[in-house]
Amino acid sequence: MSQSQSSKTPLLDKVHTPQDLRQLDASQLRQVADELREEMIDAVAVTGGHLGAGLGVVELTVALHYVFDTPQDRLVWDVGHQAYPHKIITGRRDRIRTIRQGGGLSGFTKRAESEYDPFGAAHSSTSISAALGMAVARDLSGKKNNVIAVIGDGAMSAGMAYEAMNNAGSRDSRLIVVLNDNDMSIAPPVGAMSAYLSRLWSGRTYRSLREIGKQLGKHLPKLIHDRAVLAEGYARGMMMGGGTLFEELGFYYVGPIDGHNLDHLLPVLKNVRDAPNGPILLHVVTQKGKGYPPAENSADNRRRIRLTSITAWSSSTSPPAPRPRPSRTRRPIRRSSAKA
Ligand SMILES: Cc1ncc(C[n+]2csc(CCOP(=O)(O)OP(=O)(O)O)c2C)c(N)n1
Repeated sequence: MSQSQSSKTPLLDKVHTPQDLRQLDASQLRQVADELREEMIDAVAVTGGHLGAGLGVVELTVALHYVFDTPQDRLVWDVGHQAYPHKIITGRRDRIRTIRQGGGLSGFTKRAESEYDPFGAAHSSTSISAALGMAVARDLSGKKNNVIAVIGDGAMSAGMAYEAMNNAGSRDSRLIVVLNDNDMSIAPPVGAMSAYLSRLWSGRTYRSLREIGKQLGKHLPKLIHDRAVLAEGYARGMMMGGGTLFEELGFYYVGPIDGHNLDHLLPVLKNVRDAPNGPILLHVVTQKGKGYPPAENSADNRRRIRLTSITAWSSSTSPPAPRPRPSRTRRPIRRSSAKA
């Protein structure tokens, strides 16, 4: 039996960089994502570290690198703790089992480590302002590349994110913010922002592609700040139960969509990529810890994991019984039209 036949990750074995990924047919990406998830669990079993956040963005990572021309297009992960899958498909798979070890890969994104890491963080809530700076620099130098910030709902509740959105919204700069909403921060989130996001994706009902098509409208009208367009945006926000907070800040709001469904992620990301104006906020809903039952069911989605717990699970045939999910901190949905 050849090595590739015996490998548990035959397709991922061919993906050393996003350029390799982009050679694949879109229909193969589901398999890439599944193998990437397996590889991540396997790697964290060796090193320990952040598990839940990365598992939740496996499909998003694959879709972003497939649709965007990284590293020319700048992809900024907020905090960077969810970037393990990103590291695996950006030339660092051979060192992924050194993550967080002395002399090994950083547990966060790091500029010195890779051209695919345009920003190094570890602090939360900095990605939008970093990405905005890159977008402004791009515009000043007459370049055309895309800039994408991926920020979690937990990080989105911090002041620095709003300062950045406030600035971005006052410009016509093409900036894409992906809000990765997994209803989880370090622990279950509390507060008005959490309740607000809950209303936007009430009952985990995602927008269909048709609805997203309508949201994107006539390929995003030229003058997004045009009064008529804004008026339409407000109307849509009222009718569809959301979007207005981000729209008030000057963003074009798209979503929410299922962040694990590649058939939805790919066309929507392509549309967002090709939109002539910005800034755009794409709201994706994901599950932290996706694909690893103990992480899916724990109160903090196994934000960080100790070696013993994951190796015990990996080597057992039946996973440990899930912990009961904590009661939701989000306020009940009051608006009945939120789902439409
Ligand atoms: C300035 C700062 N405050 C707090 C933290 C601790 N911290 C680490 S990750 C995180 C947020 C995690 O939640 P979220 O943004 O929803 O991302 P997820 O892990 O769910 O993908 C926070 C607050 C930090 N890294 N930096």
